[in-house]
Amino acid sequence: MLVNGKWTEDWQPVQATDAKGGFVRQVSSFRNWVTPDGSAGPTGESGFQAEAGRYHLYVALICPWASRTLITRKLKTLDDVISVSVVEPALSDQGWRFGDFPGANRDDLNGASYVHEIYTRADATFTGRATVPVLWDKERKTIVNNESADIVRMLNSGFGALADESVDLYPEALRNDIDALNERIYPSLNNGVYRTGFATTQVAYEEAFHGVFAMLDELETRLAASGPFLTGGTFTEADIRLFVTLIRFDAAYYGLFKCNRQRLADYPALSAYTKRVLDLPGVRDTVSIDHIKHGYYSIKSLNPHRIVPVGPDLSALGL
Ligand SMILES: N[C@@H](CCC(=O)N[C@@H](CS)C(=O)NCC(=O)O)C(=O)O
Repeated sequence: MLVNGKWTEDWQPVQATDAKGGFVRQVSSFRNWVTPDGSAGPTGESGFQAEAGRYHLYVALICPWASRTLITRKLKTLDDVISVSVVEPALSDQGWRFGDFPGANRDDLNGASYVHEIYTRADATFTGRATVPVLWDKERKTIVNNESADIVRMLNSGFGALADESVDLYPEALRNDIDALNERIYPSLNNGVYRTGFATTQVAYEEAFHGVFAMLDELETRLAASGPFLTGGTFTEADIRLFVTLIRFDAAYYGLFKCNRQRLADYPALSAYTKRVLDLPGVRDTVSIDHIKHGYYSIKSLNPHRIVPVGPDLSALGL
């Protein structure tokens, strides 16, 4: 991680644990918002007006949080408005690295070798983990925001007519439902799989494991009873947040994170739902099973020899 702007130690997946040995994720620190007129958003300062070509996303295709933002960019048809760089899937000793892995890019914008350099370019004394996604402002040469939940919302409504305004991923009438779903799905499932995989005690592992499957069971019943999406007929950001975890489940979480009570493929309604989301225009372009497998299985503390599994067979999803 970075301490006072200096890279300090080899990258480790777990920075903080709770009293029971459970994995604790760092809180994001750049919280400004792009808005149609440049006024301040719900947090942070003003001065980030929506403009075509001004903003850039740094992402990893292995990362579910970064993938949320990539999917939103696609669905809002912001491809020509916001440029993207994809890091290599394997975490290096200095965290995310730019390079030549198929599907990854060099950093043509800032000429950085590692994502942590983007952070110190924005704040020379930054302390914390250099996470993706990062929304970068080419004009002010700084990070606008590094919290995917915020970035999804600003891509949804901060770019006005530069985006497809007929798509609303956070419609007013569904906000309570979406917020309630997010609040439960994030701890038990999105972050729950990480808490399962990175637990350092049996108690923390089992608690997280049961939370993951209780939520999957509940969502299976919900989607079998009423769909096609989480809130019914409208596809929303809650679906994006669920999808990014489901699509990684059999390839990474089932094996590496020991979430192995059953596979996504063993849940008929959740599998059909995953395929439905994958088939929305542009979504498939944001998914690389190759990056997902190489990325997760590169985590040395969980897989010391870094062998990448050949399976699973994901042909039912067309992957
Ligand atoms: N709160 C952040 C979390 C992002 C996050 O944890 N990203 C992970 C990848 S999945 C990361 O970059 N980890 C690198 C590190 O922790 O050093 C968000 O949702 O945007």
